[in-house]
Amino acid sequence: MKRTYLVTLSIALLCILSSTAFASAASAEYGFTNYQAITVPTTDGTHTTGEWLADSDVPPNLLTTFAFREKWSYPESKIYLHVLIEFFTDNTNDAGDYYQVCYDCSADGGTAPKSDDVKIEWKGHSTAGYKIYTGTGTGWAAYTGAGAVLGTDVVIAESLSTSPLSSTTHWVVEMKIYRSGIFDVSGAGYAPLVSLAVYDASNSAAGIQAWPSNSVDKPDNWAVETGTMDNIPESLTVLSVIALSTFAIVTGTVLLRKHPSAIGKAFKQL
Ligand SMILES: [Ca+2]
Ligand SMILES: [Ca+2]
Ligand SMILES: [Ca+2]
Repeated sequence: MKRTYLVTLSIALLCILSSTAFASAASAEYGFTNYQAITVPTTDGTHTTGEWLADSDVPPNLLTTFAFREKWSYPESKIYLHVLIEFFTDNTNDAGDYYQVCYDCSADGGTAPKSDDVKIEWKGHSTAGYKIYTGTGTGWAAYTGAGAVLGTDVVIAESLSTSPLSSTTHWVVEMKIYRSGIFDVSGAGYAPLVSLAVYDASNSAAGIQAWPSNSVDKPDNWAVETGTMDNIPESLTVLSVIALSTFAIVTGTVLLRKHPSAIGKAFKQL
């Protein structure tokens, strides 16, 4: 009887937790930390070894088709947000390809973008495809005012190249955003909402791939990016290594149990 009661109570608690997580999906499932950079990346459109992975948080629940990282720096009293996007499954140069990064600078959500919400769009791998939008309360409108000049307020570089995350050639995009004016998006103490969408025109069947999912025009669903003065804790790096090591040990053990002769042969070849 007592056990039945405990099971019922556990299920009830799980339901409450699930509904809470659903109600605040962005913060519960997509929150990540924007750490101050140890290595300031070079915005040249290539991801070189040691440039991004050791000192940036891994946003949770990313799709397997793309990578996304952020960190910030403040050289010469200016604060910059650094962004990396890698679209692993796109290696074709199409006029219709695009990337969109959205920020809700006031983190006030909403079912449609408001005036403090900004969308950076990079389309067709060309400076002609650079556009900035701000929210109107019901949708997006092109922004051509001050503070969004390409090359000054926003630097974007990309290449078809390999990276430490994938040895298959794919699009690698780096952005550097000056935190001023409409881009009130980074640095310690800032906690804007953020979303990302990528599109490969050669693979229209895959559609617009967004993170968080189905969130491009709905700030309520965007992820919470929390800025901190801190560098990434060493413990996180150590935990990643432990997790990878555990995975390797478990995988190795399973392989050994399933295919002892194959493992033996592999050792003999060494
Ligand atoms: Ca670079
Ligand atoms: Ca493409
Ligand atoms: Ca907003």
